[in-house]
Amino acid sequence: MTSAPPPSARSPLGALWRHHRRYRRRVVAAIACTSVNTAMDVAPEILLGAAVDVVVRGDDSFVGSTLGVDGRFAQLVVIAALNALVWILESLSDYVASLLWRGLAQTVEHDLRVEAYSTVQRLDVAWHERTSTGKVLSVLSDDVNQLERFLDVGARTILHTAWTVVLVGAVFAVTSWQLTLLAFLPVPVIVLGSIRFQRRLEPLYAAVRETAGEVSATLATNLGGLTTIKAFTAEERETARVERVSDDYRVANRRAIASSSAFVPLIRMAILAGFTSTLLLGGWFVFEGRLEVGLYSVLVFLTQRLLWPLTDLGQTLDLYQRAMASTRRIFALLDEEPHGVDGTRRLPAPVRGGLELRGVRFGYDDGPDVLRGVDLVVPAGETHAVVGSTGAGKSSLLRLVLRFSDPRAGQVLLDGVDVRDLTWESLRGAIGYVSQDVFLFHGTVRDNLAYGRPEASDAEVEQAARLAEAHGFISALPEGYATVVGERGLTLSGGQRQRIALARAILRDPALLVLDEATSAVDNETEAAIQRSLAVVTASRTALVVAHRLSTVRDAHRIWVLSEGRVAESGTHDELVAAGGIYAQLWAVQTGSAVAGPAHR
Ligand code: TTP
Ligand code: MG
Repeated sequence: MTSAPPPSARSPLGALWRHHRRYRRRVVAAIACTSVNTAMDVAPEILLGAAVDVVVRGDDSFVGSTLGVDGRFAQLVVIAALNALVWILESLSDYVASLLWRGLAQTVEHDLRVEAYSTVQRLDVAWHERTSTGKVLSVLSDDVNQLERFLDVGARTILHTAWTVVLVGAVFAVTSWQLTLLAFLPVPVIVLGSIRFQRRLEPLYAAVRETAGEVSATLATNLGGLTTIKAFTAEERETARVERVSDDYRVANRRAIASSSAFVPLIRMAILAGFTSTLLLGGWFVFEGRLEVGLYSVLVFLTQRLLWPLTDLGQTLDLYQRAMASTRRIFALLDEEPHGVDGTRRLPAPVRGGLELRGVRFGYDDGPDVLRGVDLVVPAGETHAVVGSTGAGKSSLLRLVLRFSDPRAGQVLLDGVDVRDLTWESLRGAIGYVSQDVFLFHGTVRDNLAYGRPEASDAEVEQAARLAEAHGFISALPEGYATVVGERGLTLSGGQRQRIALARAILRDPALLVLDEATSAVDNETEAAIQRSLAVVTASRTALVVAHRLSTVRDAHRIWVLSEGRVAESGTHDELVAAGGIYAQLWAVQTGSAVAGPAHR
């Protein structure tokens, strides 16, 4: 998809055509089928006229004189046979055209959805934090569907109408130029009218899609926060909010519909004018003997055939405008480029997980610096801890290691290589990460455990679960490792989720373990057990651990204390306690010796 040319914002249809090069043959086949179908659609009217001609003129008729068929009845039989053939061809081409267009619509829909999803997935974490899930969802589902609807019926209808105009025009042109002029009088009016309406409708439909995205965003947020809404009895307020955005959507739609509906009466008036003139002037020509009765019937029928589909033009153009507004949004999404692109280098084997931060300065978006020059070294094989008050930037620091963001200045090095030079696979493949808020996928416990290594054996999965102190509670679940958890599944407690996340990271067998408050939600006893397991796990690898509960990091080779975006102190637990700085104070608070004032003694 990176090779796709940037679509021009002016013509989403052109962008679509360029983007789906590989379906051009199918598009051409579909267009050909629709063209044949249109021709077969117009033919019965001509045959009908020929039949009238036979009845009126007998052997002088068109069929009699040109095809040389004798006898009125024989002539009618020929016409009937031709008519039957036309009907069969009409049905057949209609069937094939329908298959082709629908197939195309489904395929394009599928391709765009998958492509848009994979684009969204490639975009950096910062983009996702800025963009609401609901809005992305509305593009991935609503907008893609809207386009499918247009390709399914709209494209066909437009083509059919255009061809009808051309074919009927040809018949008229060879018959009488005066009549051609009159019958086609409404066409320029309709075409110019359509173009003007298109211009007017464009921003209206852009607004419709925008408000639809807003509705989607609000719904997604509210459904995600339903327990909070209930806990604060904010139901009425939230219903009002949904009502507000939904009403905006309705109003935007109403404006668009009002404009597009005004188009239909205009077209009908123009059509009436064309129809009336053909009827009257054509009849006058027949009275004067300048036009055959048969041909007159053909023209009257054809005017009907020509102008009637145009009444639906309003609806079709409506569908078109909606689809184009959606296509713009889809391509705008496809055009998004991730800020941090991955490098090309791979870590030299064996990967050891040695980490170094050099003068790292970092902040979010346009916000102030969160980290203001952090220097930190974790030699390969050691376990280090980062501590500091809440909001000090500990999680941010870990996110830089995984390269969810890039620093504003300075470098993050893994085994001596700048992480920006590494491929995602090499960088993130070397790391086992447990984030502060654990996410479990909808699936079995086993699926969740083996997420980073789907090919792991049952024994390996169980081993990792044991190390994370998770095997016990998993075995007690209704279906053990096969229990379905996550959304629409069994809900696990915070501590249970953390242990699954920890096992998931351990199972990956990474060179570097990065744990962000990985055991904050488990009880002291379980934590002590996990601590013992982790000592085994981290003996052969590097680890960087963030923890509030200092007892968990006591045994770390080195503890880094973050304060005001800098490393304020660092050393072993004993050194830091002896130094009597920030860490010593925190330790005193946690062990109880500092809060106990005289009154408590
Ligand atoms: P964190 O790095 O999340 O702070 P922390 O991990 O040290 O805190 P805690 O112990 O509570 O987990 O955030 C540091 C600052 O960065 C904080 O002021 C909030 C800000 N921030 C953003 O502006 N945008 C973000 O997406 C995040 C994650 C943090
Ligand atoms: Mg944090």
